[in-house]
Amino acid sequence: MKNLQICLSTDDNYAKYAAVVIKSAQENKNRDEELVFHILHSHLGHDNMKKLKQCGNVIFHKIDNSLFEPYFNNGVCKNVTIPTLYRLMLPSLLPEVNRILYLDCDLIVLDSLSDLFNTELSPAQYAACVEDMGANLHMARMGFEQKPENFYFNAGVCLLDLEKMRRNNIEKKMFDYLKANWQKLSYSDQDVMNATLLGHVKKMEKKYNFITINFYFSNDLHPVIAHFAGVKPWKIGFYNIYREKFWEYFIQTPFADDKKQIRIKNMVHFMHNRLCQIFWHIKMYPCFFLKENRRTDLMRIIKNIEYKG
Ligand SMILES: [Mn+2]
Repeated sequence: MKNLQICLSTDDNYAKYAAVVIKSAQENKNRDEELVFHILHSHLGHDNMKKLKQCGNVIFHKIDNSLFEPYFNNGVCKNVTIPTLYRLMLPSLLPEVNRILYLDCDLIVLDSLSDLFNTELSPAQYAACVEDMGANLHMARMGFEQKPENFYFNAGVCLLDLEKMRRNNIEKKMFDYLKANWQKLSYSDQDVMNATLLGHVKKMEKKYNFITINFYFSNDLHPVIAHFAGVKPWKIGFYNIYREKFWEYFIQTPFADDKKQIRIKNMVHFMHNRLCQIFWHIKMYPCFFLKENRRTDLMRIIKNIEYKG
């Protein structure tokens, strides 16, 4: 039996989406794998904890939010809630765990996580991640040097070698960076992780963190993880097939107690998704006359207008 250690960070509002991550990962794991979910939270309600426990092997880690208050004076730290900073503390928070796969709560797992979890890291690498959308813009914004080993990653899916991070005091480096820069960060902890780990991250294939609106035309990619980094599937937005998948898994969680309501919601979403799809095709139609790389450029321009991160 192989143990895969996975980490999620959530509050009461996102508990039901955390359940979707757990449920989808359980459904798609190999038989000889045991998934252990470490859930970081500060005040999860009893009912939500009970429901999450029904989804899989879950361990809760309660975190004291006052640790982060110095960074949130006057609410200056923008685009971020405190739970997103929890993952910076993983090396000290889970001293018994040597390697962990951190997952956002706005994604679904569609295949076994074993290959990702067992990715080989070189002695210099602390993490394995996928390059983010608009990575070059992020590189420029952060002032990163253009070198082959440097890239800006999306931290929504992040394999971390906690043991190596502890050995090299990476957690302290992250918090030092946060202390010095928190007022000017656009993507909070993702920027902190990128800045601290720069040059020490293995670049993974896109299928491990497939940003759904980014790859509308690449349905043949068979993602291991589909990440709703732009518009969430529980909000009105663009069509993609993964939105339907999301509701398929949601309905299997203990949070879907009113099945009839879910079915109606599903139907509304389905109709809405189809409408979005039609409009999307009309909008994208000129792209089909272009060669692949020109089409990608145009997609990127449109996407940069619409993508909120
Ligand atoms: Mn996300």
